[in-house]
Amino acid sequence: MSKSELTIRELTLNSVITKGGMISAKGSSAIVEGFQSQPLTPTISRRKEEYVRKLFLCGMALIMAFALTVSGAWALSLDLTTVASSGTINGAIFSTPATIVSGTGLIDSFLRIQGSGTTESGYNTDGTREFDTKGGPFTHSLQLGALQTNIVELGGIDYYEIVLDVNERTTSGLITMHDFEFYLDSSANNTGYPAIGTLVYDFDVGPDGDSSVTLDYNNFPGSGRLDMFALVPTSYFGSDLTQYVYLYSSFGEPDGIDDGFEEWARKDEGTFTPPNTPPNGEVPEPATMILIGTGLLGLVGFRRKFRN
Ligand SMILES: [Ca+2]
Ligand SMILES: [Ca+2]
Ligand SMILES: [Ca+2]
Ligand SMILES: [Ca+2]
Repeated sequence: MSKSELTIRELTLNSVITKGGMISAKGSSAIVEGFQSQPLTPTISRRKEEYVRKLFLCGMALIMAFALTVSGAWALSLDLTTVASSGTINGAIFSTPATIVSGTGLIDSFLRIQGSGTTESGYNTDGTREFDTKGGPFTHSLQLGALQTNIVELGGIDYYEIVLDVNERTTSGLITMHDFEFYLDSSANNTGYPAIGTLVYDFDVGPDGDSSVTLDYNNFPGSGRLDMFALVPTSYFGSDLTQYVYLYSSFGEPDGIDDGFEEWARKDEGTFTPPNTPPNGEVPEPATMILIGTGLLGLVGFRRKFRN
């Protein structure tokens, strides 16, 4: 390769985050772009050529790491089997209560799911129910306007709070949720998943990839006790409050389902999570922002050295 071919016109990476001390490139938002090296000339010094070569190799390594991560299976299995635990998956925050929280008399239940095998799935609609969605008054359409009192602000971000009550046998209390998706549509009667509206949030899509949450029914056994709070950024849902919100979720892989129904609800009025108080004291880690800063500083340092 001749010297003039070594020029790097642009280095573009998509969402680089840190995890367990390792650096991985994944996701889809650009964080480093428009960086240009100095044009090479036939009279470039040997030292400068070496820096350019290192910069080129560094960039190629990052791009390859990114490509490998994107093409490989990435999954986040969130373990919420202890009380007062929490975690973030693709922008949504999931947490378990610190003490018993009763939903009875306080919540609007809008989706009950109860399967007969080891897995179950369903979504709320006023139309024909599919899969393991239970009939009755506790499964119904949900208009975005109804969620407006259920907003929690954490770290400057607004989230809709919904709650989950699971019912399992005490001998097999673990239960895993492996799908959690929201759709929006102007009609309340849609059926024929997944053609039930516009998909606006899917916790299997984003930097954390295919994800799941595992809970333990035995932390709060008994009827009507809430097992999990889910906070989903309001920004995914737009501002048309007449839209109907469809929640599709499924349970059972790898920890199977049994016994009674799983129930999604919202608080009649207000939220269980106090505003401006991160669930169980845990602040979502701004890992992406930290790495953007670190990466840019590194590139700036490289460029400065190159110029010397
Ligand atoms: Ca429960
Ligand atoms: Ca179970
Ligand atoms: Ca999943
Ligand atoms: Ca169950």
